[in-house]
Amino acid sequence: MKEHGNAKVDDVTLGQIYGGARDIKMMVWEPSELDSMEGIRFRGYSITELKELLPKGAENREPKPEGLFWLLLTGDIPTAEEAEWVSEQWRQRSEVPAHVFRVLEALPEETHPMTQFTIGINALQSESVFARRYEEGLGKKDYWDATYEDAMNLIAMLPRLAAYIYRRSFHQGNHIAPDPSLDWGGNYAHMLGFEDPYFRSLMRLYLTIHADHEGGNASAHTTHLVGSTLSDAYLSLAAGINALAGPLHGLANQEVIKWIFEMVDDLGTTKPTGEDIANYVRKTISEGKVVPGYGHAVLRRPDPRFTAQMDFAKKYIASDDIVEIVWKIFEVVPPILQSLGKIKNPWPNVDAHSGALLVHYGLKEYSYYTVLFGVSRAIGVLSALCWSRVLGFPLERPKSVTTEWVKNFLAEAAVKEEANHN
Ligand code: CMX
Repeated sequence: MKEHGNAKVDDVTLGQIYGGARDIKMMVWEPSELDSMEGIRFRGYSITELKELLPKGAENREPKPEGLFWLLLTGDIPTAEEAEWVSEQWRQRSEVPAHVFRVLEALPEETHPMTQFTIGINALQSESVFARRYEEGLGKKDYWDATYEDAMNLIAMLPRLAAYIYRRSFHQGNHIAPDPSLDWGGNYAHMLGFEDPYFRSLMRLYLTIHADHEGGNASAHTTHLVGSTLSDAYLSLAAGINALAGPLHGLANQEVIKWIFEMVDDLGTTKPTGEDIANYVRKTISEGKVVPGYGHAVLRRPDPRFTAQMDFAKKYIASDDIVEIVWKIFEVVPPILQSLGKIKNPWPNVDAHSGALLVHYGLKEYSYYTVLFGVSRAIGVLSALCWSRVLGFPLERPKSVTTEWVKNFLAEAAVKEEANHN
């Protein structure tokens, strides 16, 4: 920074200021980087590479998210023993204090699962090592260590919290005890109430590919911003989860399946033709709605996370009407969106496929889907938070302007231009 602090890396246009800050380079995020054409790379590795390289879960099909966490933190692909070490650590740290469940029980059962999830994470904050040690006078050079402890404890506890919400909301509070023989993703599937080993494999894949999408997306950036105030990992993640709960971001995964179910109802068939789907898509657009699961602020091609889920379905699911609808939508929607002439990316994103896989294995309560996304997202944003503490990043505080300022700026620029002409 002493040598290169003044190096210019970007220009900013008014279009970017009014247009959601797209593409402006304004933060450092170590765990992953998103290329608009290639998709996400975690520490330089594509999803296809990671499916090969990361240690796999019990059924030897899909990578364990524990291994991804190791990679995101250290930059190195872990050995099977190292990934197992993370599994064991998370097992030991997974006990959720009773008061958190009491807080959830105070909420109406029909409270949206994402609302319960963020309230649960806030309630867990009583366990923050960082908050306690900060109050005791923690020095700057030790911030990372306390944040790492928080990240490990919080990620360990999330499946229990999240499974509790699912069983409370949809299974009359019939809770399932954890199975200490299982890994983090497998145990989450078990506590949700699903024993099919293929569902466990799906969970490992799901929790791996949703973990991180560089720093600019709303959930990651929110976690980063709140973390920059030295709020601890619990408060920072809860903030990020609130951002994930928006329909233009993580909530799109529930919106996709809801939209497909409504289409099936409307058309009266689970085997619609391409033309049926095209008409339904045009109707959705004419009502001023977006087609959920399509488009992206950065990507300009089909999301590799969509493709990874499609590959899973092709490999392990013999036939399924809803999965086939998702594939037909993939054929039909991009040309329609392209024909609108304004959308920058007509391709499917991560949320376009996930619901159909979950429905296939029996997890049909779609208002829960974004919680699964949130459990996974914690892995990426909390490993980034550890690095923010290691690197001693300061409080984040970009500059805002008023439209009055913009008008004056443009007027002054016009005067200068005129003067140059003369
Ligand atoms: N269906 C219909 N219209 C769409 C569209 C879609 N799926 N995606 C974008 N558009 C429209 C936009 O609404 C915008 O219209 P206006 O100019 O009339 O406002 C226009 O196309 C240009 O948008 P864009 O620059 O291509 O896209 P943005 O970067 O502004 O927005 C996103 C990106 C994801 C919010 C948008 O594509 C969208 O709303 N998609 C549907 C919701 C969704 O799937 N979200 C999940 C994203 C992944 C995630 O974060 O989990």
